[in-house]
Amino acid sequence: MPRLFFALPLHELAPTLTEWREQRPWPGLPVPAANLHLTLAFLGDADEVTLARLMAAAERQHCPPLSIRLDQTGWFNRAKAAWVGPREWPNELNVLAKALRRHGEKLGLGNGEQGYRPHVTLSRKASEAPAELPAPDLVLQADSFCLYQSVSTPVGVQYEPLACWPLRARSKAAEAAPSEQPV
Ligand code: 2AM
Repeated sequence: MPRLFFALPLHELAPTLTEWREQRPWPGLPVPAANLHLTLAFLGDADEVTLARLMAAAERQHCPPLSIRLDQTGWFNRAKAAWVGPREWPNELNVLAKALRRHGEKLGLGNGEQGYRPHVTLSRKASEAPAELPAPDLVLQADSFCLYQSVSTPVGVQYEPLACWPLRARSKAAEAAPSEQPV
């Protein structure tokens, strides 16, 4: 069964972030550039039927393109993850993350967590927070979101996109029509 999560891909920002991390002291085991992403909703293991339903729900999801400034560093003590993320972010990001989490919950997926703190994990097994550093000041221009599966390989976990959907605002005509998918 694939282990799934929704996330924003970082595209060309990923190597920029790893370069930024390599140029300063940073705790823990670095996450490879190819694995960097901004998680929207963690789903966990799903069978093929559930996966197909999830994709159909994602297909109907609307969200405008997002501009997210990564200007803060942080650390999750429990997960031992050191990250960069936004100090402030557009409410549309909360709405999208919540809607995707709900799609998962309706299919019996997710971990029950309700809070959402957008971040990009730069290292794992970090036993301390990043030292007081000037945070990067990079902007993630997100124009799509993807459903990923985690795959265990001999060289470590890899995150493979199964499908991606464009971020685009609802058209005026669609706004006027009754919504099938309230969030
Ligand atoms: P992270 O962004 O904080 O690292 C794939 O494993 C992604 O799903 C990771 O990026 C991780 O978040 C997130 N994830 C993994 N296990 C999770 C869990 N039990 N609860 C919430 N998110 C999880």
